[in-house]
Amino acid sequence: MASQKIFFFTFGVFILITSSCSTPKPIFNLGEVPLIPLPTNVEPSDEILLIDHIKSIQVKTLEPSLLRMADDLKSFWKNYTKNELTIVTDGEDHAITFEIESENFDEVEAYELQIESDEVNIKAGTAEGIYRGIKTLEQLVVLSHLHANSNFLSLPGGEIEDHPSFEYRGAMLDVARHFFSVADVKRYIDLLSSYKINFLHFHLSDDQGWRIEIKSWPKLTEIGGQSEVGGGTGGFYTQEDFREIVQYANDRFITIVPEIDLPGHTNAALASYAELNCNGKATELYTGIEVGFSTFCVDKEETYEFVDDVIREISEMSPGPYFHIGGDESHVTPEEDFNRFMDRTLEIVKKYDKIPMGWYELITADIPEETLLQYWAKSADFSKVIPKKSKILMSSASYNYLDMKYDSITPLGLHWAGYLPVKKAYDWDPRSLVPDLDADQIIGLEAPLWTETIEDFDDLALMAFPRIIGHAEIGWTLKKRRNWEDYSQRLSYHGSLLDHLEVKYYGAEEIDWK
Ligand code: TNX
Repeated sequence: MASQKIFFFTFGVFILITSSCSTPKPIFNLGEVPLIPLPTNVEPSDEILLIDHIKSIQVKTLEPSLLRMADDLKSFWKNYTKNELTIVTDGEDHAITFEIESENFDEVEAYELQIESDEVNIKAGTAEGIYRGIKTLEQLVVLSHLHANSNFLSLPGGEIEDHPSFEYRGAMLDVARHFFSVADVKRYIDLLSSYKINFLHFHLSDDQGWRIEIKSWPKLTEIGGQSEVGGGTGGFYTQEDFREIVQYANDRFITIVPEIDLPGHTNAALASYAELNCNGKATELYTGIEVGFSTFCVDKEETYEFVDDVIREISEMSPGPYFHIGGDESHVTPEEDFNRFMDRTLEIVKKYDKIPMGWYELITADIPEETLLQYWAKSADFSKVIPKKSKILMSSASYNYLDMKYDSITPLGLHWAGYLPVKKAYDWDPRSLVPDLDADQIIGLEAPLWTETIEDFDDLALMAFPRIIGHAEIGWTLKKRRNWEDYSQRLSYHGSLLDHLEVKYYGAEEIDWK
């Protein structure tokens, strides 16, 4: 009798120990994972997925882009779980499965992510949707890995259904005031894509530098590419570099928007070619930070030959729909000249099959209906003069500008549009910021990083993070799902994620960093 009791007791303890060992609790419930952007709908279940149960990635729809994503996820998985997955195309249990079901999804970027006890399914109507779903899964894995004290063994079960609020969720990088290497740009692209940003606008020319090789006008980079703010040596992208960046972004479902700022902000071009100046004399290279002093000569035919060649060569390398022609702060171009210049330039953009995009000052010209206008500053007459059919991209200096200081002691940045603390950058709505615009005119938002005071990747990161993470959420998550208290809680888990990637960020005091 006594030995029987001992047997049952020992057996019971054995079962207790083995069952608690075989189902380690995930660190987060699926409904409480601090995901950014917050998904549209999350249904947690009681199931738990043991990381070691996943053996493969199954690509059900045979598309090259899905196979590439499988390859990338395989490296990611190895990195964070130590497990080596195989990539298969059919008939596999214990897999992370990618499947395109175009009939079940209306939106390009919508996806579903299901986590069960022995499998993960990502479904979408397009490869892009699958990609957004993979980014959610990866964030769940990274956050679990970093916050489970190196005891990361399981993921919470349940289902996520998700789609974006805005179709355009962008960042802009000014590579003209200071140049950034291909490697820096790729690193930024990786970070942006992990928060589901889908456009990177490249400010490729300004008074202080010309950054893109134009084969028909080589002195642009031989001369105009060699300066930057503060007197550094500048730099430029060869066409091969540029194509490499475009491809890298494309593989991460980020569209590159090239910008050549015209007809002002053009000193680097005017210093490279004497014939572009009205007086036929080349200007000096400029390394200061004033704006609004340069202009192209709008009555010279050479000017339009130049604009045509530049837009043609860059458009040939840019698969995205937009070509940005600047148009801001052309203070020394009389309005009538500005409009005449822009009317011809808009024709050229059309000739090369691109949708024109420009800073809002473009509205004085005869803009085609499809022109995408970028709002950046308060202007009393903005909503009155804006054509009712035009699409607007919100890049308000007071809410979106990543070069604005966080507060009075931020060492980098400017503050002409005020300080931009983390809460202010998050707590607003692009559809209602400018009164009188129709909500459906607003295509999305974009966070520019002007680089007058930003010299390297650490500077860039310090100004962009964490504010751009908030912009990513404004762009993706429906307004009714967003509030500062909940967001700031979730954000507090992302500092360790950035630390882990060795990305600098501003450790705002209002966040209780975990
Ligand atoms: C305004 S906003 C500019 C840029 C400067 C920036 C500095 C706009 C379209 N133009 O040329 O770099 O302010 O914050």
